[in-house]
Formats: sequence, structure tokens, C-alpha cells
Amino acid sequence: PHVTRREDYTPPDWQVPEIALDFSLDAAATLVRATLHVVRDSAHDRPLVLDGGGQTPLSVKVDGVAVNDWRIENDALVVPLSGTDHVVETEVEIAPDRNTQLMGLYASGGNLCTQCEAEGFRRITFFPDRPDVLSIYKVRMTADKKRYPVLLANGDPVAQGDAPDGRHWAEWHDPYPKPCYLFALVAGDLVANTTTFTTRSGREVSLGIWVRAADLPKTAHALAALQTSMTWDEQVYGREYDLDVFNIVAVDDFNFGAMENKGLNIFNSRYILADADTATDYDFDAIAAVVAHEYFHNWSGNRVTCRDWFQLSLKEGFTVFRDQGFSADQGSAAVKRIEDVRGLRAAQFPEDAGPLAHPIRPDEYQEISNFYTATIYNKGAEVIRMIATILGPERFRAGSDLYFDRFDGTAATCEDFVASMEEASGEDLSQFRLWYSQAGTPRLTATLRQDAGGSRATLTLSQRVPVTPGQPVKQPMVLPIKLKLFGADTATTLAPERLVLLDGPSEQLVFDGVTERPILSINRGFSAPVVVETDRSADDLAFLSAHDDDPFARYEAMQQLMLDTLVQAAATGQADHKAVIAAVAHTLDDAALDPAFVAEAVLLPSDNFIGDQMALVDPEAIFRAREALRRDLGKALDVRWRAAYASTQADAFVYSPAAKGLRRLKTVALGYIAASGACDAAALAFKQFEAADNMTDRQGALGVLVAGDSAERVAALDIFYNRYSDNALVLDKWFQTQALSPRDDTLEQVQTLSRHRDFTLANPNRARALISAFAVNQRAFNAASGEGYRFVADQLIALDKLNPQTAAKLLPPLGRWRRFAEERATRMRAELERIVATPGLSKDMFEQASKSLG
Ligand code: DPP
Ligand code: ZN
Repeated sequence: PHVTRREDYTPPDWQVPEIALDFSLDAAATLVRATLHVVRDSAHDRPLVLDGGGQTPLSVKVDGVAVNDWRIENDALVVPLSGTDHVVETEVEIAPDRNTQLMGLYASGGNLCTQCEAEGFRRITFFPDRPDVLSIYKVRMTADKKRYPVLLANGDPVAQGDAPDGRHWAEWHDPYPKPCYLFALVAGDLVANTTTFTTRSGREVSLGIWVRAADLPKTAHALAALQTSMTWDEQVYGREYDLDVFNIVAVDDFNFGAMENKGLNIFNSRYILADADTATDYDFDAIAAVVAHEYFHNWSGNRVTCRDWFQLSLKEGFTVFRDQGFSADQGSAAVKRIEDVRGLRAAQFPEDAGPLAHPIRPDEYQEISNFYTATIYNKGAEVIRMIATILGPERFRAGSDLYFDRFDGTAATCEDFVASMEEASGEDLSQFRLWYSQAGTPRLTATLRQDAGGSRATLTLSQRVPVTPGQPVKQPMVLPIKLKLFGADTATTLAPERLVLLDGPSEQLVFDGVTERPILSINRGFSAPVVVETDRSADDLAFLSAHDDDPFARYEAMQQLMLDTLVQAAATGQADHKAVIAAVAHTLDDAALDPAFVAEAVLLPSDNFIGDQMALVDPEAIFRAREALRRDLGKALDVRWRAAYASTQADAFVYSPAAKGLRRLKTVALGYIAASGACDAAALAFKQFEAADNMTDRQGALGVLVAGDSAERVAALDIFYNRYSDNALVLDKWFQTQALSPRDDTLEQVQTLSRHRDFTLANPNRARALISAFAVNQRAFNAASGEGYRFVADQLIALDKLNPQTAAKLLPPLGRWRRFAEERATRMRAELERIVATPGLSKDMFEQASKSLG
């Protein structure tokens, strides 16, 4: 397979300062005429090479004259040119309605739309499909007026009119040079929820969220989030919007969450459509976060773009960091941090510890689509967060201002970003740059010793970066660690919070005036994305879970206490639950705590996260250990769970941080009541299910019922299905909830669901709702028979034929075989081998599966 390497980068041979695109749109046969102004970039004699996606040109003209000395080589169109400056025109015909990959121009729900990042533009027309070729776009679209009354593209609308045969046309011009991955068009029968936004310098921007007419009532939340994002970016980063129009279109079939095309974002409808009846609080939060994310890309991604795809984290890591800051400012920053770290540990830590580990700036790829990963996005955001922590807010802002000013209108590198941060702050980040090149999650060991009889304590910190594929030797990284010491007896501060930059293999810190037993609070706020190993006792962890003044550290202490208990139970079959029960009771009794925080703190770590702590994952033992602790917590604290449950009853739905927190705690408490085995649990859950005036309560109750075995379970699944049978996004929840169920028969249920008439692999959301959810269900997926592996492999082989990009993203769970004992490992490998041997496999799947075997 062809491997693209970062160090092989060379600047483009030809620039394309301008392009005019003329689309004659039709679902079955769309004609695309592209007129490129091409300019030779430096003295070379190489021909013009335009990437293509398998099409053959209907015609090629140079400076207005048809030529036939072109050839197709590896899908690219090669055109010999004599001068330095030419106009090259090509015509192709493409078939949007046969485009199941959802890359390029495709049909979704009767409308036409595009997705070009990373390399989809070449499937629309011949072009140098690389992010460092920036062009000014003029786009003309002609289409049937009845079928496609709305015609949208990037930039500003400049003209429109009627054409013969019931067709009409529209022209859009985007004055900002952009790479082709940011090109977009939409043709459809859509309506918009519109408003205006006035930027701080007085530009009036028309905002529109375009959906099918029936969905219009579900757009208010996204539109409000867009306005809030625009204000936030002005206030926090000094970034203003730069066009007169900002449109968002929601489509049902979409590989990504959304796409930041200049002035015309295209969204997966799950990140736009929401109302109380159909969307959970989680959905509402995710919509605001994704709307903000894509909007923020207008600067971090569009105005300053990437030189090449190895720099992807330049825009994605930074933009995730920006959207996390935005979300933190909209509600509880503490709970947001906990959610983000939980997500990082669920998705990124396993990736960093497995066969697909890669640095946030990779060195090579076979298929770039496979690198839209939790590492690039979420670890990338953590790396930016560490820079912000080291620099402090003023110097970080100075660095970001310098970066945006200096690289505006250009295609930049991660190095450009770090150098801007260094220059503006005066901080030396040379060693810090290892975060860009070394993969693997560093492990930090911390040991605190009080000197015998004295008033001193010594903290020893040491770090180790694990070996990852292709990186056998690692250098010590810069780890910014926030820490603090508490006194065990007085529960006061012995040493105030400080930021330690650990940059060597180990370091000792001495604390004076330590007159009582010190307790270590470390990696406060999760200041570094590392695994921390300490020898803190259950007593120390219980103390911190009750007294730490850093909410993340407080949550973390409880998680560690739970993990220690669960890992021991899974390994030995024995456990003492007393310490966890006491700590959870203390948290539930603390009236000063935010209910949203309480809900997070009392949740047990997931089966997967427990498995990640063990030398080898034993899914059944982990499941038994966790269920036993859940049951004991449920029984021992029954009165408290019921009190918490009663305290969370609300009058009517509101979407606010406080109301969200209560709803979260409500369903967590309900889950523990059910876990206790209480005989009224199913009735209570069914009552919540029936009485709910919002999806959070309804789906929460459904999840509790689906986990159990009651008449109410069957009834609720039926009611839910019938009530929402015409709502694809809610049906996804119906599939997903069943795939996540801890019941013994989940594997068979999921196999049956895959034959349900509403199941289809053609829609990425639906495929993920069943297959991804099943693959995170550790016990069901890892059934000893290997049937779970076979099921997923069958689905992926089928999906690969339609949509390789989405299929390949679902493969990593099969690559975790090294984490399991012989029998399971052999069965997983057999499925990977079967995938690799499949005739006609995509390069997306080949890369993921072959690396997973390696
Ligand atoms: N649309 C994806 C995102 O915003 C890729 N750029 O992250
Ligand atoms: Zn992004």
C-alpha cells in the first residue's frame, strides 16, 4: 500500500489562485465544469497534476482550446503545460445518488450536499486536492427549481435567476482564499430558521439554519448556540466573523459530526435538531459544543489552515480546546472537565496503548481518514491546554493573537503554532514539543514520605513514556502537574497548590512545616493527560473525596477508590465494599455539592476503564465485580438514593445547568435503586418513563428498564419504538440503548436488531448506534464464544463496501486482542485476518486491520 510521509512534504508545483465551478445538478448525473487559473510555483518543468477520484474527463481545455495530450495516472489528470500561467478547464459527470461513501457530492434525504475533508473534492472535480493550495471560488449551480428550490454555497450569494425547463440557477462568491476541503454546496428543499448577528465592529451577519420544513421547530437551540459562540469568540479570543452570511445545513447521512466549510457548515442532523421531547441533555450539550466547534474553525482552521494533513491537530486539537472552554463557560466548568477526561480515558487512552497509537502529529499514513482520531482531537486539545497552563491566560492569549495575525490567510504547521506561543510568551517550549512527536500516555509515579519525627515531607515524582508502534525509545516529556498537600488530622492546607513542571525522568520536592500526616492531591484539574500511580491508601482517597477543594481531584479520588476496589475484586473475586460505600454516602450527604457533580462522582468506572487497569482483561470477572458493588451500594444506601431521587423531581422541563444536574442525578439514583434489586424498581422506572416530559428522563428510565428483566421492559421498548418510529435520531437511541444493555442476552438481541427493518448500514448514525455501542459493551462484545467479534467483523465487511471511511472507524475494538488471554485473542485475530483477506477491501480498512494485527 502507498504510504504518505510527513518528511516527504514538498510545496505544490502549481498554485490555483482562482477557480470557477459550474454545476448542472442532478441526482443521477451532475455535470461539473471547473475553470482553474493555474500558476507555476517556482522554476520547474513538471506538468500540472490534478487529483481525481476515478472519473474520466469529458473534455480538457487549456487557455480555451481543447487538448488531448492529457493522461490519467493513479486517478490523477496529468496535463503538460508550456508556460507559467494558464487557464485549464475540465468537465466531468458524476452520480451523486450512487455515492454511498458520502464523500464528494452525494444525495441525502432527496437533497444534494457535499463533504470534502479530507480528500473528497477530487471526487467532484480534478484539482490539486491538498490543503496548501488556496483559491478564490466562484460557484454557479443550476438545478430543477421544484426539487431543489434552495441553492447554497460558500461565501456570499451574488445572483440568481430562472433557467429553461423548470430549472433555476444561483451564484455564490467566496472572497477568502481557501483550500478545496472547505468547499461546499447544498441543493435541496429546505427552510431556514434565520436571525442576524452584529459583530463587535458592526458587521451585520445573516444566520440561517437550514432543515426540512418539519424539523424547523427543532432548530432554536442550535441557532442560539451559534449566536453565543460568535460572541464568545469575540470576547475570549478576539475573533470576529468575516462574511455577511453564515449558513448551517442539517443532513441525515453524514460521516462526521459536522463540517466547517467556509460560511456554509454542513452538519449531521444529530448535532442540530433538538427539542425536549426528542433530545437528551447530553444531545443539547453536544449540539452547542459542535456548533461552537465548527464556528470556531472559521479562524482555527479556515483563516489559518493546515499545510498538510499531518498538521491536522493544528486545527482540531486547538478547536476542541476552544469548544471545551466555551462549554465550560456555559455551565459547570468542573462537570465539563470531568466529562472531557472521562471521554479521553474511554477513547484516547486505549488508542494510545494499542496498535493504532500515533503522535498528535503523525509521521505517516496510508489513508488520512483514519487519523480523525481521539488522539488528534482530544489529546491534541490536552496538549494545547498544557501550553495554556504553562503560559497562563494572558500569555496564552498573546500567543494565539500572534498566531492568528501572522498566519492569517496561510496554510500553517503545528511548529508555527508552538513558535508563536514561545515568541509571545518568552517561554522555551523546546522539550515540550515532544508532545507532538511521541505517542503513548506517560505514566507518572508519585510517592510522598513524611520524614520520621521531623516536619518535612519528600515527594518523589518519576515518569515513564511507554513504547508504542515504531517508537521503541522515548524521551522524558514536560509534564505540568498541579499538586497540593492536605493535613490528615486538621483537614487544612499543608502546602498550597503549585504547578510543577516535571521534565526529567524523576525529581524530588521537599515540603517543610509538615506537622501532621500529609495527603497528596495531584494532577489537579487533570493538568497533564497522564496516568498517575500513587500509593495513597483507601483512607487518603476517602479523605480527598470528601475534602479536596479541586472538584476534579475530588472526583478522581472517588474514582481511584472505586477502581482499587473493583480491580482487586475482579482479580481475586473478593472485595470489601465498605470504604466505597462510606465515601459515596458522604458525597450524597454533602448538601453544598452541585447535584451534577454528585451524579458524576457516585458513578462507578465503566467495565472498559476497569479492564484498562488490568494486565489482562477478564470481562466476566469485571462485570461480576462491578455488578456486586452496584448492588451493595444500592442496598446499603437505599434510603439515600430514594431521598436523592425524590429531591430531583421537577415541575416542567427547562434546559439549564441546574435542571440538567437534577435530571442526571435522578437517573443515576434510579439506576442504583434498580441495582439494589428493590421489587418496586421496575415500576418506579416505568413511572418515570411514562411521566417524563423530556427525553433525558425518558431515555434514562428506558436504560434502567432495558438492563433488567421485567414486563415493564418489554412495554417500554414497544412504546418508545412506536412513539418515535418516524424519528431517525430517536430510533438510534432505541438501538443504542439495547446494544449497551448489561443483560446476558445482549449479543443475541443485537444480532436480531441487525435484521430489524429499521436497521441499515447506509446511514452512519444508525450503523454506529448499533455496532459502536455494542463494541463498547465489554462483556457482550467479548463473549467467550467469539460470536461478538464475528458479528462486528461481518458488519464491517458489509459496511466497507458502502462506506469505507465509517467502517474503518469502527474497527479498533477488534484490535485490542493483546489485552485479552489466549482464547479471546486468537478469535479476535482470526476476525482481523478474515477482514484483511476480504477481496476488494478498502485501503481505509486495510490500514486499520493490518496495523491491528501487527
Ligand atoms: N468536520 C470535522 C470537525 O470539525 C473535521 N474538520 O472536526
Ligand atoms: Zn473540527
